[in-house]
Amino acid sequence: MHYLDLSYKPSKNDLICDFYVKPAKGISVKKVAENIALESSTGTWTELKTWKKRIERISARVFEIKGRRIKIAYPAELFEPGNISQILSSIAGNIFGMKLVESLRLEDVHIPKKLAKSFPGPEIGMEDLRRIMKIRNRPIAGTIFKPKLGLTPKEQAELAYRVYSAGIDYTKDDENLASMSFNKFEERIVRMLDVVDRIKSEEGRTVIYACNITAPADVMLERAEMIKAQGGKCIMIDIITSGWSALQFMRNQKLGLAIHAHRAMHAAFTRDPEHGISMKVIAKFARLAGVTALHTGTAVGKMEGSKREVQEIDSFLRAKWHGLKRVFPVASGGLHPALIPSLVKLLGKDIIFTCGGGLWGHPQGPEAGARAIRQALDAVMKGIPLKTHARTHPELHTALIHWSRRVR
Ligand code: CAP
Ligand code: MG
Repeated sequence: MHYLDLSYKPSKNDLICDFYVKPAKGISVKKVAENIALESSTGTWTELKTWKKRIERISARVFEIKGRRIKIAYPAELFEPGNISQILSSIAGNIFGMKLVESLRLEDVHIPKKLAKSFPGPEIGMEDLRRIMKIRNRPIAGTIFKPKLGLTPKEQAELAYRVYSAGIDYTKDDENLASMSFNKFEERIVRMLDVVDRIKSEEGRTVIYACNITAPADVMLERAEMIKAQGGKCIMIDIITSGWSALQFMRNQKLGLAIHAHRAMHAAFTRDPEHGISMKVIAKFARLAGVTALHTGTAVGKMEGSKREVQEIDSFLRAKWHGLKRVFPVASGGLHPALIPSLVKLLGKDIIFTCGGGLWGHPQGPEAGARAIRQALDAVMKGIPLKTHARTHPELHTALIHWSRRVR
């Protein structure tokens, strides 16, 4: 059968997938591998009377099997340039549900240059965002408004002013805030961008507000246009729940807005080490689609994701890749001042980090929470141990005592 060819040498235009597969009882890895290749490219469960010899040439080929790790090459003809949904319907579609597999994980995808070039990548990349914010040599210090739902636009804007004034660079909505009865998008965006302007006029700093516009694509476009019309610089999209098509649609509008990509729901398929799709694969498609910043994990906070995995994904987002702009990794989840040294040590300074509970839970309130974060970051950037810095910085001192007692 032509789907299995261990002597095949992939061509430079082939897309290659690395899978981990656990066959169903009594089935060999070889047989499963072959079936993955056929189902994800041109075949089905039986021979076809409609088959044409020429279709063999564009079929996927298993070219390597090492234990349960297999590699499959997909000829370029199998894919529509610039169409992430189509690519994923092939390489990450039906195969996960086949009875022949007990579990299956798409670990990595190697995208050939020609296909990568059919995507725009970020309109606003990591360096562009740094330029807009005029912050060069340190991580961007951010927060997520908490409580995650329930604040009114007026309350949110007042809190924003207080924490920006106390040194926060970047604020964002939470992933499940859109436009609800207690916090309508239209009012929120007006009030929040007024605060951003106020900080600019008072301090000359360009701070960012990543407003969650997640909604059906037509509504997202209306919201993004309103943000642009009012001078906003950034939109936030929950890229998994919104879908790849919606993300591509928004990027392709060329609105000149940074896209903060939240990944809520990713763990439903990235978390099981034996089944699903790795976060690295998600990161690759998010970069192709054109996000500016992507949540990738913290390694030290409340969400799953090993150090090695987060480091590998962050390195990918910041590395050269087919000429596409770089993407800012976002570290978020359970972060607070005491974790900032290990966070920066592990992930480097090219990150946006956001502390939600780790700011709004500070015993002395929002300003102190914001200051403690900046004090911790300043200490790290100057190479001063947090405990030493805390002696002269009371907000940091309180934060260290408060959160050192917390069990994560
Ligand atoms: C963090 C957060 C983020 C998650 C996302 C939350 O809040 O706002 O959405 O961390 O996870 O709702 O939990 P805290 P990830 O700072 O209060 O934990 O970046 O891993 O996708
Ligand atoms: Mg959140």
